[in-house]
Amino acid sequence: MKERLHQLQQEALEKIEQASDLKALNDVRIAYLGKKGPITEVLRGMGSLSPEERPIMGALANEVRQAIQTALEAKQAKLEQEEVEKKLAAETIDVTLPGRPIRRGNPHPLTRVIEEIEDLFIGMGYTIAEGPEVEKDYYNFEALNLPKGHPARDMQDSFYITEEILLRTHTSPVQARTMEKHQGRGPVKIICPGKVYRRDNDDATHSHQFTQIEGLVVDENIRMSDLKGTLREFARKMFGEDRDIRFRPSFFPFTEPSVEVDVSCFNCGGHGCNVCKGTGWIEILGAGMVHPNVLEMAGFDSKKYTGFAFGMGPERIAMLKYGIDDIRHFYQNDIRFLQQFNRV
Ligand code: 2NM
Repeated sequence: MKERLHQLQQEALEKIEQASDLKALNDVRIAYLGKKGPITEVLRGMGSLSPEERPIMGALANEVRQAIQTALEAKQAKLEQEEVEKKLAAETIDVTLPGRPIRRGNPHPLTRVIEEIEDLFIGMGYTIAEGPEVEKDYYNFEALNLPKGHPARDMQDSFYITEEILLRTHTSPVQARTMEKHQGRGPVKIICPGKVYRRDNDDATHSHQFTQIEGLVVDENIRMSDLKGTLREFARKMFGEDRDIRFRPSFFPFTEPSVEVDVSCFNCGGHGCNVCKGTGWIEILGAGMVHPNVLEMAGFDSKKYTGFAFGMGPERIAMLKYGIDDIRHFYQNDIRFLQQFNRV
């Protein structure tokens, strides 16, 4: 019996040594240490031994079991380690390989013009204000000196959602809201960029949705000369340092007096060409001194405070600047059009 146990131990250790993977090792474990294994089998024969021999044989059987168990554990650790090393070797990546290039997009030409205009006014101390595109009739019209029944707020021209709510037709309601927040105290110095909506049939020069940038300054002693100096600076930064501007009288309900603003032609320098249609001047803005009614409705004392405001269409500016002949190009997303404005 003693020999049989030693022989089993010898056999098991050899098989453990030979096991080349964890599966084979587990098979050895089951074969030698399992309930139906040979050691259990040998112990069943203990009945034929003398009482003195039994504990000795029992202890030996346990030693053999322990030896096999220890060998199994050692081999298991070794195989697991080998497996990890194999996996690491197989999954090695070459970090020196050059990466695949990522195709970079470009800002939309309209976005570029809007950001250029924003930066220009930020440089003059303005902050950017934004507001809802779905707007109350009050802020879109009423607060801008366009009471109900005013000819300039024709229902036909606006997208109404309810009687009191519409898609804003200009960004001026943002300015009305901002003035109101100031609770009658200046200064206000903002530009408001954003999308606006008008019921129009789309063609080369009209779009039912387009963008606007409006500016507003309200403080004590704001004069028309401040407006003119500001817009001249803007025109020179935008169209060239040699540019000049001129004011022509106009009318807007929210400003008094109101003006149309022309810039001298950046194509011919003012001599007359096809871009300026022979006049030497190109219209780029509407502007004026904020109407006292607008100031008062927003909570400002119009005897103490005055202000100027202006508005422009980034589409028109971009079309002039880049010689684009159809406003619909901005919204059709033809990649051939857009790629002409890619960064170099
Ligand atoms: C324009 C032309 C003239 C304007 C006026 C205001 C406000 F809210 F202050 F009254 N915002 N924008 C304005 C004035 C806009 O766009 C052609």
